[in-house]
Amino acid sequence: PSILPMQKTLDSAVSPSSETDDVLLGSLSHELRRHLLFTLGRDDIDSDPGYCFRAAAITIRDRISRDWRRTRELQAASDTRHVNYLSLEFLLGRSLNNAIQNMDLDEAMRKALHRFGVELEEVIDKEHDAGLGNGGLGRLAACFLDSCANLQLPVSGYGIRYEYGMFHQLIEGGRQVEAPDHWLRDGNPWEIERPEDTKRIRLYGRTERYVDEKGKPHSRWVESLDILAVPYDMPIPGFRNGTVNTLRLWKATATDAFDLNEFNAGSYPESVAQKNNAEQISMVLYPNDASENGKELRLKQQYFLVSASLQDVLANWVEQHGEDFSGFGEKNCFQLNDTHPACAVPELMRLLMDEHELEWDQAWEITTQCMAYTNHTLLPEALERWSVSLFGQLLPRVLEIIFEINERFLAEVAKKFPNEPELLKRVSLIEEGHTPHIRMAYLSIVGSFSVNGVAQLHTDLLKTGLFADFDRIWPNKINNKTNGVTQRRWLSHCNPGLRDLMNETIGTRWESDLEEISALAPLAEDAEFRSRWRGVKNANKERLSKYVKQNTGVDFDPSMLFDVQVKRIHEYKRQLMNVLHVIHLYDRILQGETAGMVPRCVLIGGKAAPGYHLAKLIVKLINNVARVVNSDPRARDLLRLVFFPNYRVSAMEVICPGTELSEQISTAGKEASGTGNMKFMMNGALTIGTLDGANIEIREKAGAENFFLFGLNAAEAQEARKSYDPNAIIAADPAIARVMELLEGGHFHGSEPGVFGELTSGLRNPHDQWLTIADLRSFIDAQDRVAETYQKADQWDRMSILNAANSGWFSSDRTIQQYADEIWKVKPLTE
Ligand code: T68
Repeated sequence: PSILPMQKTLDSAVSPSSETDDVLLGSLSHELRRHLLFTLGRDDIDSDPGYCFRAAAITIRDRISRDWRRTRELQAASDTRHVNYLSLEFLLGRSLNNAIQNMDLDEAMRKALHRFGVELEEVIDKEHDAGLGNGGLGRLAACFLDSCANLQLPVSGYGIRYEYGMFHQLIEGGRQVEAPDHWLRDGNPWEIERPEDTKRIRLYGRTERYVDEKGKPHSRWVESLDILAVPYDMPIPGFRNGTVNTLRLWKATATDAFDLNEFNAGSYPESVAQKNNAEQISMVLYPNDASENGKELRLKQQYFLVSASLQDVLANWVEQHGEDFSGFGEKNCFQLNDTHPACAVPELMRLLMDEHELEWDQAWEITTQCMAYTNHTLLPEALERWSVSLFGQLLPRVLEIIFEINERFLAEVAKKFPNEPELLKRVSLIEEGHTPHIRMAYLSIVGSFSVNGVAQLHTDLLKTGLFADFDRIWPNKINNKTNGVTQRRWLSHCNPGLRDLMNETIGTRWESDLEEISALAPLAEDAEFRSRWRGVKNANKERLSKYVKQNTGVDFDPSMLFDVQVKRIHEYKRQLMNVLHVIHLYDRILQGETAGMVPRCVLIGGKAAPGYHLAKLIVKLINNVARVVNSDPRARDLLRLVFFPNYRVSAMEVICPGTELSEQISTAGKEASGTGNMKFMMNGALTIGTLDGANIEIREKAGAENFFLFGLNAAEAQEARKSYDPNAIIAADPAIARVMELLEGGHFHGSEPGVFGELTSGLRNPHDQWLTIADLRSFIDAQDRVAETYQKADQWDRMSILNAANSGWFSSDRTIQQYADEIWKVKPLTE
């Protein structure tokens, strides 16, 4: 009882409930000064923006912490279901601006910082991106956390506190070079370490059989090497609603920094090295976005995250309910972000049976009541499989449990579908062969009550293709949840010009309910509004053009069309086709065939996985073509190309608002959903795209007349592969033939003859999966329609407004509402 008055004092010190503007400004300034002087130990109040960033972040964190504690207490006291989003990646980017906006402290913080002689934007710019993800999957997790807090849902994120995030991309001689991203170098002002919740993780060792007092046989994990998982919590503030959810990130450490025995035996260095070994587990994010690599360290990371997080949730449960787990499955849900945390299925079984003495059947009922799995890809090379022998060495007890899950599952299938031995082979969790492998997707399906795809086409293809057998076994398990993005970061914060224009014309409700944005639609016919809309776009193009100049030295002229493709570099995303189009335009300029051409600036950005040779070669080609085109005075007024280095969340925040044409040109059937496509749409860019992933839904919502469609659809692409003859297509189309001639004739090879041979022979290969040449003519024609439309400025702006006006469906608030209603069955938690 004695701490209550104390807490009250604390609360009012941190955030007086109804501060007037002056009082607020006064206390923010005071808090900034205090943190500069005392927390950061500056001798003088100086205006170094780096220190101002840290002082501002701590000031905001202090103000968040009261709501944070209240949200924790509310969730602990409530009897409703709690959701845990398990993900190896959370691509948060920067947090300061997001927190300031969500706390509604924008104006006050701007003024307070003025008193220290710095601009808010300058300070915001000092924050290092938290790049704890590769791309779409990791950024989706971050958007989802934002939406859960906006909707006041009881959802926690669990991830890994990587010491090094996504690598920093440098370009040297046109080629990608990777440098480590030590994002924690200056400390992370947002995190709170919670050593009291440390968990012990077992690795290696072996299992042994034993018989308990009642004569029952069991298996147990012995002689394991243990490491510790220490949690660091990051606040996830809701939008002006008092809710602050938690993202808990685990760091790996050794059980004892110094092993006394070894120390005494004179192996001091070995005992210190032990610590290093343990800390390796959370050292670095794997930079592959679309292929599994089978490395043991990656499996350790996956198990480390899963075991620590499950133990955490179980410990909280035991604290409240003791060892009675009868309600556990109903009150908890684990959403698995792809198969990366799939070990959660056998690990929850292990913890319930080995640590909490439940029987198999009860443990299985609980597990399958609370696990749900999201699939993000159909690409076979991205489907995770772990070699049974590697898995068994690292996680012997977990492997035993997987074998038993498989036995029982196959017996159930055999009963339901007698006389179908081929079916049993196909759905087995173990892929037999020279080296047997565990199929992690199948393990996830068998252990979950829900399996979802991330766009309608993707889900349909899962049901009829990859997971067809499972759709037959459990007809209602596979469902669709089309992705979305948060309009707070991806419209409101990154595009303040458009935000202000919208707030003035349609009100502010769209910030927490994006369906309201449809009120823009009638304004597409209003000439004055269109001109203000155009004014905002032009200002954003100016900002982007400065940013491009700073980062590449190239001049982007804001009077030209800004044509952008930013995303991971992958053959299926077809950055190569984009370059072929640029070469085609360049060739037309050289031939003097410029009628109907519109001056354009093409920007391409993205990282290639360090081991993905062809993707890296595509980066090199983009840079080489850029050098030739940008230095040719004949092309200057009509065409510019840049490769934007080190593409990341904070770069997208500048690129997206300044983009006019969004390139979403993947081979149909290959891009599960896409989310960049949605960010561009919200910001009024028009899309040129194939019928792939969420593009289909974007086109439906925007209206076919407001979308530049080209290329084969998924079914046609599958059919075309049977008799694909790219060389015949090239020979029959003079413009395409000239593009290939320039490429193959060495026009872009610089001082490295033949350097692009693998790319050109890939294009000409009848087995080219990505069908680039098949779609190129249709792409060029669609680009001509783009140019034609762009010349009718009014028409373009109308289409731009209609795209934004119809983007309501693509808010992650809508996506999360569907997860909450249809999978999680959770409701908002408010006071
Ligand atoms: C992306 N997947 C999909 N994977 O490609 C994209 N993979 O279509 C979709 O919109 C997005 O997920 C969100 O659903 C990825 O980003 C990875 O990053 C990844 C990382 C590690 C291993 C495999």
